[in-house]
Amino acid sequence: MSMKLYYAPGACSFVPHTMLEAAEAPFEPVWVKIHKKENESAEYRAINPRAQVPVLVDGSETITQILAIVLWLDAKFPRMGFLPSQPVARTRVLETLAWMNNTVHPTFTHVFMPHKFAGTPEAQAEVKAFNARLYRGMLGEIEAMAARTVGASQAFLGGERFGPMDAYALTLLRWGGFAGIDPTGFATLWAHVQKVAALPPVARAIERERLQLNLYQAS
Ligand SMILES: N[C@@H](CCC(=O)N[C@@H](CS)C(=O)NCC(=O)O)C(=O)O
Repeated sequence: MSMKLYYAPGACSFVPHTMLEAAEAPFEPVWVKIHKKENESAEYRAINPRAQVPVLVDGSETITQILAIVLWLDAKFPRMGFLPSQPVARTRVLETLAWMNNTVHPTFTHVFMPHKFAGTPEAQAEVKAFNARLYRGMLGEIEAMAARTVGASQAFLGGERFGPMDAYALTLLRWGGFAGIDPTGFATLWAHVQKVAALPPVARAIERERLQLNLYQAS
């Protein structure tokens, strides 16, 4: 049975988008126009009451939350080795994915949508600047992971196979451009992200979403 991925260009839905492309799975990509608030419509809330992307529909199952979707796709396509099978390595990847999703990602949300967290323009500017600093530090942590990967002569962040951590790292570094952070300042991570972006399935997702990798504009 074919799947449906509800996504928005450049959003965190890029993670499952690349996994579906990598698995060469038949799926229907459904663009949710967040800038037009389509995600807040009654029709979309009937699919995801939290009004967010991604949503994966697989037959009768509607799955939200990146971690749950990642686990679903890993179980569905074991030949892809999206997550390591060895218990310690698998736990370490899930540990990092959870941190990316529950800490790094919401920190960026404070930079991108400060109006969701503070009322006045002054308070919003403070929220934005404060979280942009935190975000830079977190990208530094991901840069250190990329450096350890290179040091261990390992191809990808989670091991020898492309996986969700690589796609999430690409997304998070790309978002840095919106936060006034030059991705090339994280040389090892930037090199890794460019390598990942050149993989044919990732390149297909980038093309469908029409993404520019480096969004940084010097002020
Ligand atoms: N924890 C959620 C985060 C999802 C999320 O933050 N999605 C963003 C795009 S990256 C979204 O849909 N934002 C729309 C909004 O909040 O209005 C997950 O893992 O799926």
